[in-house]
Amino acid sequence: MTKTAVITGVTGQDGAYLAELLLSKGYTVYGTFRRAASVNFWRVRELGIEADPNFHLVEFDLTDLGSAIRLIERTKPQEIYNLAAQSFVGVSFDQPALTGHVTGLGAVNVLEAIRILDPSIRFYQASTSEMFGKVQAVPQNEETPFYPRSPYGVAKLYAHWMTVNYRESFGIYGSSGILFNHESPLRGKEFVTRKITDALTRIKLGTLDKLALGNLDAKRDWGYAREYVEGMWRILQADEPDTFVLATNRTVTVRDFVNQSARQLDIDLVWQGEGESEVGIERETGRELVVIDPRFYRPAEVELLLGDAGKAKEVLGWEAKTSLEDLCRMMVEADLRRNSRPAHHILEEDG
Ligand code: NDP
Ligand code: GDR
Repeated sequence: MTKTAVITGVTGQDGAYLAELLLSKGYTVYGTFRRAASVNFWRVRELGIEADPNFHLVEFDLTDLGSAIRLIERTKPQEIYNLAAQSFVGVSFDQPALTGHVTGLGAVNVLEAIRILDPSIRFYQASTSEMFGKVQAVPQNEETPFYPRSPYGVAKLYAHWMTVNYRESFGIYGSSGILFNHESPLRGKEFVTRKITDALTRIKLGTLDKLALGNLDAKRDWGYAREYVEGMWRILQADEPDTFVLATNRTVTVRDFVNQSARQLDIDLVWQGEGESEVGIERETGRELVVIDPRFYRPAEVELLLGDAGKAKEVLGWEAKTSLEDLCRMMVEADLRRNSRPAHHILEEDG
């Protein structure tokens, strides 16, 4: 029997890759999008899945319980992957209540709809390493105490515990993937990796002067999104619902990511100065290419993330394989291609 899955947030990075994966496994996929003046389907289009006969787009808003109920009544899924969220940490400081409604309470709307209509549906919650925040141990695994440092992290922690609670209270198969940062050419440009690869390729092509960043010292465990959606699927195939960390077990600074991406473009950077005065200078020409703009600092920062995905390897047979160098190369090549095209071809992309 073919399976049916719902993916909330299919217009986002992970939603698009997960839809591609599930379709390749023979699933019927209902991907949700939000009603807006203009909806942007560039990611599913770029993956070539928009026209797949087993792929259906459904309108849905996470903040509306009725919307969640109608979604399940209409699609009758066996699996729901809850990827929709206000997912930008920086924005969550300016819109904390909205972030709480969407990213926190939104998950409960889906859980409630499952509880009311069909408790046999398997539910995946997109939890995050941001829940570790001010880290209490290095590396972080499923046992590490949480200490979120942003309204986003706090909202995700609420959704995470509600998933555990529905598992324990109502016997619902609710699993949670605590995923560390994962990137790709489909990453939104507001996130630092794609901001870097987009800007450096424009600098290389001569259409941008400088890249302005915030905290260069933050360390992240960056993996490749396509591998992480495979992990999400494996999490929902396990015999028992559970919580799993997915990570690469390597960590580098934002500055390192800039250096790696610059190298892909044959730009050799040297760093001078400290704090707000730090600059990244092209060795060959002496041009200032990277500067600090304190507007990109966060009121509270997560300084270091490094994940231990040992449990996922042991139980699910999942592990991250893509090197950081290959990830940077993929992202730089895609942005070089996009930014080399005439302007009217890139209008559809984000940002
Ligand atoms: P994106 O920001 O790319 O995608 C988020 C999706 O949520 C978009 O499709 C967006 O729709 C949708 N959305 C936002 N608000 C609502 C709402 N009120 N109702 C319905 N849909 C809504 O995120 P990613 O793909 O990167 O991440 C997927 C999930 O995993 C998110 O929950 C994120 O917080 C979490 N996560 C991500 C990690 C990462 O490194 N990428 C790591 C750990 C967790 P629209 O296009 O209309 O804005
Ligand atoms: P993050 O990702 O907050 O980890 O959340 P982001 O790429 O936004 O920031 C990573 C680190 O880079 C620093 N930084 C900057 N960040 C942005 N966006 N823009 C800048 O100019 C900049 N300069 C420095 C940040 O301070 C931070 O330390 C992502 C999201 O996908 C979440 O939804 C997800 O849960 C986590 O990853 C895991």
